[in-house]
Amino acid sequence: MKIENIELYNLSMPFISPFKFSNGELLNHTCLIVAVKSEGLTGWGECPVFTQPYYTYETIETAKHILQDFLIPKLLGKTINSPTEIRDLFAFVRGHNMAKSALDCAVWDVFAKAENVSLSTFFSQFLFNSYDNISRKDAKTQSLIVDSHNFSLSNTRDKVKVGVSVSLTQDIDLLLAKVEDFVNQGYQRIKLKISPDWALQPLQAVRKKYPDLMLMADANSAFTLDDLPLFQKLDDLNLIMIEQPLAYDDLLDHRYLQSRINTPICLDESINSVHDTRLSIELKSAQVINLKVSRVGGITNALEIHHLCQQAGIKLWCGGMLESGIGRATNLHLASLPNFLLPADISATNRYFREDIITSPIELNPQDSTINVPQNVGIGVEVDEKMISKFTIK
Ligand code: OSB
Ligand code: MG
Repeated sequence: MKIENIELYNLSMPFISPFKFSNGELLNHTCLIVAVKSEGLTGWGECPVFTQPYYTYETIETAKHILQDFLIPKLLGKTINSPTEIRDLFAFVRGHNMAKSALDCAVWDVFAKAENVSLSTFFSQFLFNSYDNISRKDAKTQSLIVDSHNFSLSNTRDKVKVGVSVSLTQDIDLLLAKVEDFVNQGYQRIKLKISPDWALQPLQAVRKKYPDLMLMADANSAFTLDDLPLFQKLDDLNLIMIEQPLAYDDLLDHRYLQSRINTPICLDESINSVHDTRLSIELKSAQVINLKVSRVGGITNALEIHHLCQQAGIKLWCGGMLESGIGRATNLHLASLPNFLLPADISATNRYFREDIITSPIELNPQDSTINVPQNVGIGVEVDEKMISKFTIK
């Protein structure tokens, strides 16, 4: 497909309430949205980056710079035969995964639309020859694969188990009220953001009120190995995991901590590439990985990490970056893959937004804490261009 035109929008969408985590507080969802046009079709992708380098080193301004001055010029006018080519096309830029991911996701979307299938269905047309070699099936290899291998990109599910991420809260009563509200809405897994002054007590309080709830904590790198006694106490709370307790770029201290506690460690910020994934598997730094397509630079890397973890017995779940409906829909397709074995941080649109940039909101199925994977072509949701204009600041 020839990439004929690319549009780039800088959006700011107000949250219903501020989102607070150990490194900052967000009042709006700032993001870049890209529209990639080819053969009368439009593919959409989201770069869910913050205005400050609170989560990765990228910011709205760095992502704009990398997109406008390097990635878009490289892609515009090119003829692409498979969306897996995008990763190699962008390899000349080191890092800047969120900027890359927006275009990568948009190209995957436009290809799935050209095939007239949903993104989730489209994944089953790809296979791995080895850990770093993904390719499109042709008629010949397809029959070979069906005969001899059980490749991981088929067997997608049509609804995804989800949970909700609860931001840092001022006091225990307020926290318990928030958690009760989410549980009443039907969310069966609750993740508490924690920090050095907000960890043991809040987790104990929620566990006391909900002895059987799927409960977990996300520290966003707020602790060090000096906090080992705290993590040993958390072992009593039957948490499903602790996410990114130690430094954002560490694999070694996490290995040490995991060898001394029973609660599974999950890595988020430390996993930015296929290579990081291989290292964490070899080092036994974690039992679980939170996979975010934006953090790893796009869908091709995400599929490869999925494949590696499936072979190594590392459980995945799909993380979130407070995305608009576009990124949220992309995440649902990713989370439909078979090694996403724990509930995703993909909550319903109304968890974060009163108004969104897709025509119908993403909703929770309250009876089983799931969200349906959109069935229409590509990312499967219709983008509301009027709402894009409304929230565009540049
Ligand atoms: O660490 O997973 C995280 C939000 C912003 C930045 C980092 C994180 C998060 C979340 C919220 O936990 C996930 C979501 O609901 O999108
Ligand atoms: Mg996290």
